[in-house]
This record gives sequence, C-alpha cells and structure tokens, in this order.
Amino acid sequence: SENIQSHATKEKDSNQVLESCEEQKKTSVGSSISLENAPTLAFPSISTADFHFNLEKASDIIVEKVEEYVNKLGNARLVLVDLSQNSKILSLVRAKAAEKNIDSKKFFTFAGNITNLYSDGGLHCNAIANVTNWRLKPGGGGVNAAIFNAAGPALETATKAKAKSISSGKAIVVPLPSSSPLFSREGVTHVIHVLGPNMNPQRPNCLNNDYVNGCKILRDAYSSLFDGFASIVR
Ligand code: AR6
Repeated sequence: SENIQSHATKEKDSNQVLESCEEQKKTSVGSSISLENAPTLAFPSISTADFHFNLEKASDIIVEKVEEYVNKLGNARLVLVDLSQNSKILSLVRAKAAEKNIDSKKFFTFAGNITNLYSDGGLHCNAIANVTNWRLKPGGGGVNAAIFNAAGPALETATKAKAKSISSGKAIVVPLPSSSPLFSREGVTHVIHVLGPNMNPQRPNCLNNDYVNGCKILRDAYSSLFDGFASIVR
C-alpha cells in the first residue's frame, strides 16, 4: 500500500507541476520557459543549392519573411537549418537578422541534418519543410532525398493523398503518419513540402536568371510555407 500511496502522491505532484506550467504559460507567454516547448518549424534555405538561387538575394528574402511572420506566429519558433556550421546562407541570414533585431528566441539558425534534429541535436521540431520538385517525388538530391528516405514510404503515401504535383511558390502541408520514423524518433508531426524558383538550366522550369520573377516566387514560397505552419499551430 506504501507503493500505491507514493505513486498517488507522485501523480498529484506531477499534476501540480503541470498546473503550474499552465499558469506560467498564461502569465508569461514569450518567456524562455514556454518557448522551449513552443511549436517549431525547421526549414532549409529554399532554392539556394540545387536550384542555384543567388545567396545574397535569398538571405534578404528569408529575413524579410521571417520578420513578417515571427510576430503573427505567437510563441511558435522558426529555425533555418543547413548541414554545416560553415554554411554561407546561415551566416548571411544570422548577420541580417541581427541587424533587424529579430528576437533570437523565436528565430535562429541551426547546423544539422534536418532529418535528425532531435536525435542528433536535441532540437525538437513539430514540423519540417521539404524543398521538393514539382512532381513531389522521392529522390533527386539535397533535402528532398534526405526527408523522403528518412520518413519511409508513409510520407509518399500521405503526400499522394494530398496532391499529385506542386507549382513553384506554393506549399503543401502533409500530416505524417505515426508509423514514420520521423514521427516516432524525431517527434515530427508534419512535413510541409515547398517548391522554390529554379535558376538551374539542368532542372525543369528554369527562370534563366530572371530575378524579378524569381524573387517574387521565392517570397511566395516562404509565405506559403509559413502560412502552412500557422495553419497547424492554431
Ligand atoms: N539537412 C539540412 N539541410 C540540408 C540537407 C539536410 N539533409 N540537405 C541539403 N541541405 P537543396 P533546392 C541544405 O538542393 O536548391 C532537390 O533534389 C542545402 O545545403 O535540397 O531548393 C529537389 O528534389 C541548402 O542550403 O534544395 C529539387 O529538385 C538547402 O538545404 C531541388 O533539389 C536547399 O538545398 C531543389 O533545390
């Protein structure tokens, strides 16, 4: 009976802890306590590798769009990821975000593989963005190959149920089945596919250096991505 009693006491204690967390959330939205568990989107830099988009222009657009969305998203966090600590796009964006005084608790950069952010880096992200191709097909290279591989066939099935193709500047939110290792291992509940503008002549729909159009499409891509994330946070 001692065991039962102590178990009951523990449960009561943990309920109190939960209650006091709820209190803290209510009284201090935006504090570091609530931000640690805040809904988080990890996203790679759209179009700047395989799609050859200019890094200076892309970094301006990332910071502009993050600035527009961080406050709309409540306590949710946005995290720009790339594989290497020496990533050019990460350092450009860090410098420009600091210049604009963007709240570093709500937006920061992170070096790591987008498929292992929790298991490798201890960063829990509810949603991850996948920069994909117009057919929403597994493989290719970069982020798309990595995410489809890590997520297993469940992602392909769930994606097909939502859409057969995607146009550039758009995003598609796909709830990840709990059978996917990305769900069970990393805690990712949604993959948001996004298609950016392409400046690589070897890939479909190349914009031939038309940066007027390209910048507009890249802005649309970030807006669609962040709107998609907002729709699952609410
Ligand atoms: N984790 C984190 N960041 C990554 C990872 C990873 N596993 N892999 C690449 N990056 P890219 P794009 C970074 O080429 O330019 C695909 O094959 C990378 O360093 O994946 O939009 C699609 O199917 C860069 O900063 O995307 C499309 O056909 C960023 O992620 C095409 O490539 C984006 O690199 C899309 O090209």
